[in-house]
Amino acid sequence: MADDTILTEQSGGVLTITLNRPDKLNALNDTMLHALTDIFKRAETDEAVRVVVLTGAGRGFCPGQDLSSAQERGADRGELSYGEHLRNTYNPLIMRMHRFPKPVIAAINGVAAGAGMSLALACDLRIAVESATFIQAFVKIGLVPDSGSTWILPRLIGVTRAMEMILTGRKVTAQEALSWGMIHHVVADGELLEHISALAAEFASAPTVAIGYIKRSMNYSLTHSLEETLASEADMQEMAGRTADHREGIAAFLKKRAPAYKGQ
Ligand code: T3D
Repeated sequence: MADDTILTEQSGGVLTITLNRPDKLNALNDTMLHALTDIFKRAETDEAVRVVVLTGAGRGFCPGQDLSSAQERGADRGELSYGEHLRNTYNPLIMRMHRFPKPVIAAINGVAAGAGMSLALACDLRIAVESATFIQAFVKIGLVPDSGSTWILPRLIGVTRAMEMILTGRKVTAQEALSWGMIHHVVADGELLEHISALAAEFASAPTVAIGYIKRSMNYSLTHSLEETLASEADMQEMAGRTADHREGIAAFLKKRAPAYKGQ
């Protein structure tokens, strides 16, 4: 990696990715965006990786795009092509995360704003500390939500709440986000690591291939009819039923012992 703005640590099936610009709350620049996309790309086929944890260093999760370079990039002259930038950076990253065939857990250690909130939304599970906040900050700087926020957020919390967050840019607390179903758990500040380690360890010994099919099925159902989804489920079940982990699951059930899944 060219610099240390993205850290990775691999341990026992768990790949932890840490956004590491704590003095800027981990605001994203192009180096980080390309590195993240590359890490997810490689982890897709790396059998040693069975779950990914995405978190931030310091007191922030991520406040989105680094705005400090916007003017030199031409925003003050109306010359900055955000569309092109999104198409080349955030969009491929979000699609890669969305299609990633293993669980991705957002360990939200602080504020998640703008595209930083979109990153959290693109994960499968979101665990936040009590002091974390969520801000659809785009409108505050005269922009529109990007990186999938308009697609994922209303699906998680409904159009009414999503519209309010997006139109006002209001700060939403972790407890409020939990009550809306936007995140899965809130843990005390200081207990995030312990909680995430336990959750990630569960996934590191889960039937990983089946989990990939589960994610595909869930994503497919969001944009297809019941009839199409039933057909897709049958296809996914056919494939899951041919995995070594399924055979292990059946054998373990019949012998009344815990399964030892290898992620195959
Ligand atoms: O380029 C494209 O393709 C378009 C894509 C756009 C995607 C986007 O994400 S647009 C939305 C970008 N995000 C924002 O507008 C949020 C900006 N940040 C904030 O509103 C606040 O920082 C927070 C509410 C997130 C946190 O507030 P607070 O009071 O806890 O912290 P702070 O003091 O504002 O921030 C601490 C430092 O982080 C500070 O630096 P300094 O002054 O100590 O040197 C601040 O400037 C820096 N920082 C925070 N967010 C960003 C940032 N620096 C650059 N870019 C940021 N987004």
